[in-house]
Amino acid sequence: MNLRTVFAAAAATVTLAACGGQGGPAADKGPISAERTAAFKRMMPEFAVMGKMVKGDEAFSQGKFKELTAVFTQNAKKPFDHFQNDPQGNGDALPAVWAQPDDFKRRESEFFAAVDELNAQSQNGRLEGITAAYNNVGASCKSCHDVYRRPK
Ligand code: ASC
Repeated sequence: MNLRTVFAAAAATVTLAACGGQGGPAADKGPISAERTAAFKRMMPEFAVMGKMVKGDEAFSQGKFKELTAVFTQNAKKPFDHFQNDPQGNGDALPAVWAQPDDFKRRESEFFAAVDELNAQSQNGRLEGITAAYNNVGASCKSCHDVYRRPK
């Protein structure tokens, strides 16, 4: 064992102790998992700006909101092309994703429906409907994370 290996082993032990919880230590991230993470990151900027608008931190503009939802509706579906069990490591995806495919698929469909509804609400431009639809998308994110993502 060279010095580098010793340091790596020590770091792994610290990580293991720090994480604990339901998900255990941070898993390796194979290429499928890395693609999925990148796709989730890509969908976030538009969602964050929409969040500012519905919360009143940024002026609401229907024109801008419609552009944001158009991009978001495309991007929000892409991470789901990358939910295959990755032999090189699943990152933050818990084993329940592969163990409960029917439930996972049902939640995916619910999320897509919530995203489509947000897009539909942005077309008519009523902030009340948009806000409800936006919050519904956030709730859908969270409900899946609660079951299928390593606790943060
Ligand atoms: C976000 C984000 C999530 C969801 C979730 C909603 O902005 O990164 O994972 O919203 O927190 O409750």
